[in-house]
Amino acid sequence: MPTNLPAEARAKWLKYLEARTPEEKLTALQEFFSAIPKHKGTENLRAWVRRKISELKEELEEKKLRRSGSGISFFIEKEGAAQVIMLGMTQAGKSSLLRALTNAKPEVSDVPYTTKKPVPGMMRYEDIYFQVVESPALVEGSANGAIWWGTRVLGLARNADVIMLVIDLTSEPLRQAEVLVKELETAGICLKKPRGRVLVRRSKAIHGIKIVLCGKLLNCTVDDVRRLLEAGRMYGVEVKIYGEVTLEDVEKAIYETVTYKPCLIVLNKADSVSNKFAAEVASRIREKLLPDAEVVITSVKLGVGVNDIPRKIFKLADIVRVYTKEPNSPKPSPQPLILKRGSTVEDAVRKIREEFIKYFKYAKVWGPSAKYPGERVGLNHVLEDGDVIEIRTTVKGI
Ligand SMILES: Nc1nc2c(ncn2[C@@H]2O[C@H](COP(=O)(O)OP(=O)(O)OP(=O)(O)O)[C@@H](O)[C@H]2O)c(=O)[nH]1
Ligand SMILES: [Mg+2]
Repeated sequence: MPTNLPAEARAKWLKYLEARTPEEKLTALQEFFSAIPKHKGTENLRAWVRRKISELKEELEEKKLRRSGSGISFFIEKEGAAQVIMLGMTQAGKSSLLRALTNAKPEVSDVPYTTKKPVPGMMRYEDIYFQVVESPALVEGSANGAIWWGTRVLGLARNADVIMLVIDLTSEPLRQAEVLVKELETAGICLKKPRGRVLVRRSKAIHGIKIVLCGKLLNCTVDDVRRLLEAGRMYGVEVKIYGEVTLEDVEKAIYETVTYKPCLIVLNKADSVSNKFAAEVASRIREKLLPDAEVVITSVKLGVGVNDIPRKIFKLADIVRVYTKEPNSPKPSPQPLILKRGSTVEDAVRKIREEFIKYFKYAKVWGPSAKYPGERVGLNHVLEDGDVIEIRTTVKGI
């Protein structure tokens, strides 16, 4: 929240923070929007408010549709280890790819715009599943209402964990990539890996403002970050800073102006172009658009490249699998806990059951993060993919 807002706008902002239902939030936000002065310094904030207003309108519209049981719902409940949203122009081969990767059976056809609503399917990777959702095709101008479903598809993308851009190599592939990246950018979704990361967590359990600096602040101090939060009356908030971060990055994270999503680019229909052309498209995308892009070249028709996708998604999802074991039991549970990379024993315990943390004594770890099998560790120990943990508590039987 820029500190230089007039008192009237600040009062309206507080009303928004106090609003509970989506209806109340929408009214409060609309009032707040009209009270923000228009100048360069409030650009980010106005963009955020505008987007939030349209998200709230869509949320209310969705609710109405679900209640009446009519119309097309774009709401897809998350399942599995992470949600991947497939985006692309029409005819890129999204439905064909979804059929190849998952149990879903969407219609494949050479009629443009065959898929008219989001279709979910489950994709297996070793012992876990990812949810992959095909979305109706995008066009240039989707973020600005060129098609009625454009902002809804982009809303799905905002909520997803990983984005998969499916591009047809036979039809101006670079242009498709450019349009898709631009539409996402307009919707506040950035695919370029930022230098740092700001994680914002809101919870009643947090007293006041908590700032955890795991990286470096480039142009400000921890006190500046605190003042920024105080100015927006943001309490019950934890802000964690990783990598290199500016005050503007913190502001963007707080107001969700821009959100970063890891992205896999699938260049499809490789059977219809030369290998050289496909490789050139991949390198042009990296040069011109996304320097660190993860790219896979596929032909769904011939079944080439498709098998590489689950592993790449696993890498991009940035998660680890941790297996829990009962004390004295020889075998860990077959189903792993799914945690964000960098998670600690504390995160694992809280995920199993929040109140376990009160009774925690120590944990024993086997696997990649353990110095030796069965190492005894505390709550701050960072877990790695494939670890097995045994949690010891002060109370018997839990
Ligand atoms: N040559 C070739 N054709 C493909 C490949 N993958 C899909 N197709 C064809 O491309 C056409 C469109 O495929 P879909 O999977 O329906 O494409 P979509 O992206 O879901 O399209 P919409 O839902 O209509 O936007 C179909 O005729 C497919 O058979 C491929 O790897 N190579
Ligand atoms: Mg389709």
